Amino acid sequence: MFKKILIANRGEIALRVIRTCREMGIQTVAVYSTADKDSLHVRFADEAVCIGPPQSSKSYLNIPAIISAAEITNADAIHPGYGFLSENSKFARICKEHDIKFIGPEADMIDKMGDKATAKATMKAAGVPIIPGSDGLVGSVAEGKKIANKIKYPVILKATAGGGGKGMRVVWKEDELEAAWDSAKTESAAAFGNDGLYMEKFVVNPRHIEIQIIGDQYGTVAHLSERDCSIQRRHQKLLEETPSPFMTDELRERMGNAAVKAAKSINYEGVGTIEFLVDANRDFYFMEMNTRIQVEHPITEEVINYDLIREQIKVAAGIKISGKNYYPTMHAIECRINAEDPYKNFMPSPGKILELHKPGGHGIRVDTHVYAGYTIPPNYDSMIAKLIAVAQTREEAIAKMRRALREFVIEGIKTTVPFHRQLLKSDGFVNGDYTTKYMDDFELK
Ligand code: MV4
Repeated sequence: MFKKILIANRGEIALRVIRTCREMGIQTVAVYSTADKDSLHVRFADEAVCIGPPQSSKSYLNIPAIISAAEITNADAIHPGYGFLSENSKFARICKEHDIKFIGPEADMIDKMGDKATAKATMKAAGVPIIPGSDGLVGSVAEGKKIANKIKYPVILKATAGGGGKGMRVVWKEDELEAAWDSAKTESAAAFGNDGLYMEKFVVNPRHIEIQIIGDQYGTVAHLSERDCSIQRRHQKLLEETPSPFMTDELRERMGNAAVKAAKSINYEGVGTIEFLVDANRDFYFMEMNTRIQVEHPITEEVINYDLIREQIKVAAGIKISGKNYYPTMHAIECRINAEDPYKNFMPSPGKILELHKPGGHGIRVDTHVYAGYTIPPNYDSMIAKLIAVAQTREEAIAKMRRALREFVIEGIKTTVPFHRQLLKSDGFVNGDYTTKYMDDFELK
């Protein structure tokens, strides 16, 4: 087992990893920017190293500074968390060159799944259902028109280097294709330095349901069931739950098997998530694979009683998994609490937290790095807490979440707490009848 892990991240996920390391008897090293010198991850870790100024590019994305910190402190592994360097293959490669275990899959795997057209071709070869579309990249507008005429409009152009909505355009009819092509290419080139586009049939009104998987270094893979992430706004997830209200035992079996088959076919090592689009007929299609631990991992942990960070560290250290799949016996919901003003288009609202009362009690978990008197820096993601409710049934989990949202007091900044209070009362949510379009028509009162 590792003796000392450096956590190349900040905020709640850095704390989350440090806590499990403590339980496992593993020493921890925090890295921090000057904006984060008063952060809890710095205080909870055994050691802490300042790696640069507030801008992410000069601190949490500063590979030489992070590698130096690991060398100086003698860390034998690096946990990248999510975001930042978690899916950066160059970083994974440099860790390996320095004999430091990157807690995640091999660099080549990150590359293969990071290029969406390659990932899709890989999944198709493995027999996982994919959305009809181009075979790899589309070479020209003319070729795009040919493919679109075959698969029929509406179609969607996607950036192969993308994910999360950037460089994506829906095209409803042929005379819109050229303009969509040009703007998607320009946007992708600017955002990713890669303007490759592929095309798919556009699935109207899908659900976003993802399967958590874990693979060890010996080819064994298991799935840990699903999370429904359909409640999103501008490709930012706001709430996740498991089981999905749309799930059936039969669909879970089909999706779980497909996810395991996919991960096995590529010899996947580590925790990962296979994202699927699910249509109204419960047909599902591979969308993307995430090769990191995700923000929403706690809801899975709560319904299967399983520490995903612990298991992630164990497989990275070469420990075998049993290979058994896990099925939810409880219901969990996560609300992302962001320092944003939901009444002003979710505009970021950094600043000092003057007063804080975190909810608690039976079935409530709050993963956060903030405290009363803490100042949220304007430089990073606006998520300041994850509020997780777990209960025997969906109804009870909703009741618990509503109770916890009433208790939550955060003063000094605007947060998404009032938004969640309303979301959890809305008919579509309460009835479990929602898709990725749900937020488009949601009116905040
Ligand atoms: C789609 C789609 C419909 N049809 N692909 C959005 C982010 C990126 N990961 C893929 N996305 C979508 N791809 C086809 N062929 C609809 C979306 C989509 C979406 C997906 C998941 C969650 C929220 C979404 C919101 C809008 C569009």
